[in-house]
Amino acid sequence: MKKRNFLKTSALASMGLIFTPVSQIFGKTQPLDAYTLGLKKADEFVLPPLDYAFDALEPHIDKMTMEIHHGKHHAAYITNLNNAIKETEMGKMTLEKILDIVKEKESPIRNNAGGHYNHSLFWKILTPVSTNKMPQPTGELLKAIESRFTSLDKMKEQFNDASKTRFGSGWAWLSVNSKKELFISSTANQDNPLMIQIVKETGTPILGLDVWEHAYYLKYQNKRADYIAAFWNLINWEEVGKRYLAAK
Ligand code: MN3
Repeated sequence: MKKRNFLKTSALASMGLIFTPVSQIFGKTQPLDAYTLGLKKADEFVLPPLDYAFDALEPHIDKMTMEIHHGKHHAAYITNLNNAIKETEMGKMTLEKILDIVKEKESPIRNNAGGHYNHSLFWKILTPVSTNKMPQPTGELLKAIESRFTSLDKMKEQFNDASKTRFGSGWAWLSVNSKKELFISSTANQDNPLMIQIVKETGTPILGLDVWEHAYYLKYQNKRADYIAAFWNLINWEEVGKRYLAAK
C-alpha cells in the first residue's frame, strides 16, 4: 500500500469509518462537485475525516494541536451550525449557499458555517512533508502567481503580512475574484471571502491559514510568525492548483 493511502486508511480506521459504505458517509445530499466543502449525512453536516494521521504534519504542526483542532474545535462548529439551521430553509442548503446568503447579524450561522467551511478547506490544503524540499506550485497556478505577484516569494510575503497583521483571531486567504484574478486578504473570526453580504474582498478561497491561537499556541505560544513560516512546508499545492482551476 502506498504511504498516502496507508495514512488515509489509518485516519479513516481511527475514526471508525473504514467499514462504512461511502454512500452512507456522504449521504444523499452530499454535493457531487469535489470542490464543494461541507460534508453532509442526510441533512446534517458531519466532520470530514482527515486525509492523513494527526501526527503526520509533525514537526510543523503537532499531533495534540491537530487532535484538538479537528476533533474539538472543528467538531463544535459543526454541532453548533446544525443546531442553528435545524428545521430552517438553510438546513437543506450546501455550505457554500449558506455562506453566500448569510448576513452580518446572523452570528451563530455566520460563525459556525464559516468555521466549518474554513477548517474543511484548511485540512485539504495541508499535506505531510515527504522530502526536505519546500513544496512548490506548478502549471497554471504558478503562472498566475508569478503574473499577479511577480514571484512565488512575493506572494508568500504578502500572505505572511496578511497573516501577521490580522489582529486577534482570523484567517489569511489566497482567493480568486470574479475577474478570475488572484488576491490576498484576511478576515476576522470565522468570516471568509465567500460571505458576499459581509466581507469587502470577495471570491473563492483556494488557500487559507488559520491564525486563531488554538491553531498554534501549544507549540508556538506567542510566536505566530514562526507558525506562519512553518505552514509553507505543508502546502498541498496539487490540491490548491485544482481549486484554482475550478474557481477560474
Ligand atoms: Mn481553527
